[in-house]
Amino acid sequence: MHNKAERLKKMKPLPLGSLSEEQRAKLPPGQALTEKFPILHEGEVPEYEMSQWSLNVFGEVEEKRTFSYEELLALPTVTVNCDIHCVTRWSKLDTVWEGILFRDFLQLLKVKPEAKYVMFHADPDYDTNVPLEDLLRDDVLLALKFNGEPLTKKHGWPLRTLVPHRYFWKSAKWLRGIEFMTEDRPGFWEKNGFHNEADPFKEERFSGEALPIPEDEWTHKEYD
Ligand SMILES: Nc1nc2c(c(=O)[nH]1)N[C@H]1C(S)=C(S)[C@@H](COP(=O)(O)O)O[C@H]1N2
Ligand SMILES: [Mo]
Repeated sequence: MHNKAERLKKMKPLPLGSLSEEQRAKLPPGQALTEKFPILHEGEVPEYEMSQWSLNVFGEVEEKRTFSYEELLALPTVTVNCDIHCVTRWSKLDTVWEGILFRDFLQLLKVKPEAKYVMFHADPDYDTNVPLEDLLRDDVLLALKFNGEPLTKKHGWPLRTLVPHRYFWKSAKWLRGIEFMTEDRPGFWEKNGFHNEADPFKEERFSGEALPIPEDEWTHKEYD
């Protein structure tokens, strides 16, 4: 079975000295590289009966919408190759995701012009806010697949957001709702001491004083 010591040894971040020039350039300040994929979330991995599952769009829209999983699977998808950066200091380079480009998804909605912010609502009791303008980029997805396979349950199956230019807590696993808002409002971590903007290259980790997160905390978490 799993040997904890072995696991921790394997999770050791790659020492900076072993990185290529290119890898270093892609690594935001204060981050360590990992080749594994850590699993981080609050609460339990949700179980779904897919006939009951839906994605709900509400808030500043002319029409509320509900999408079934089947409806989402029928939409065109794109593939994104990007780096991801978690505030707990791990970064993973060149990850490959497939999903619905958020910008394309917006075309299916009647979002009111006053809508300037989005709250992503996810299971279990998670939410995170992102400015709408930020979601128009080429790499922001409603992600369905990672590495060519459907998302695993622990990484957010059936649907998660991918907002790779922000710390990874802005990429909600188990997405269930998209709320358009005129005013910004903090989500779960944004209310709990994390930075509202969360740009990893500006090291926008915390909103006030640094939170007491040990630098190697993520190495003690589950991963695959
Ligand atoms: N629903 C939900 N999504 C979430 C979280 C969570 O607790 N619940 N944690 C966030 C955080 S802090 C991180 S770092 C990433 C981790 O995604 P991963 O487990 O696929 O690495 O998910 C983000 N999305
Ligand atoms: Mo995180």
